[in-house]
Amino acid sequence: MAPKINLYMTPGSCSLASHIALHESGLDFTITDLKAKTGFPPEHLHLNPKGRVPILDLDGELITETHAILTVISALVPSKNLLGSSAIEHARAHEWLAWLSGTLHGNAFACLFRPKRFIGDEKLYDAVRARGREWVKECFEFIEGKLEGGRVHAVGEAFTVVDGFLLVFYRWGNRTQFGMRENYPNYARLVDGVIKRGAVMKTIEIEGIDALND
Ligand SMILES: N[C@@H](CCC(=O)N[C@@H](CS)C(=O)NCC(=O)O)C(=O)O
Repeated sequence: MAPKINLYMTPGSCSLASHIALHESGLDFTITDLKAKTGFPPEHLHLNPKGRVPILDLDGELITETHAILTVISALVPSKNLLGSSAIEHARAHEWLAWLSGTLHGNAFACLFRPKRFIGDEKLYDAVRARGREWVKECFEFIEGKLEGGRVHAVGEAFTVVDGFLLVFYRWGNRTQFGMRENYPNYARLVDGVIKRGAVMKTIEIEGIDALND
């Protein structure tokens, strides 16, 4: 029997990666916008006590953390190779997902967007934000280097959920004026391919967001 799936999300947030993965999977699913853009609404904490989207309801099992959600979606449709098509590619995909969630999102962008998480003294927020900007830049430079040689996918030679997750941060880079296309041409080449995919175009349209936020 087909699984019953609902994705709790917020347009343009990191949940975009899970939403893209669901469309790429071809599985039937529904979405619920939790409107967490300016903070996770406390009335929904029973869904995720950590107070974050995305949350995937898979047959009544509530799964949190983008990395875990992308992994389980990929496991539901093994023939799509959404985490790559060999043991090494799977390892590379997990390597990317752990770093994107933990370092780029959880540390660098979090310093920029949510300095309060790192320091109690409001007077020091700007210093934390400034360090966040530097850190995001370092991460974008790292991504740029990984995509040298004309690469159009992060892992192997085909689309994986990592490519969809990379689109999230490219959009945020545009939103925060990192000059993505001028400064990171390899990264721009990858996302230009990602946004032309049917599943991605559909996701962008449903979320009602601009593809690259530029
Ligand atoms: N480690 C989590 C982080 C999720 C996360 O930070 N989600 C943001 C949206 S991008 C959120 O829900 N923010 C609400 C808040 O911080 O109150 C993951 O990778 O899924």
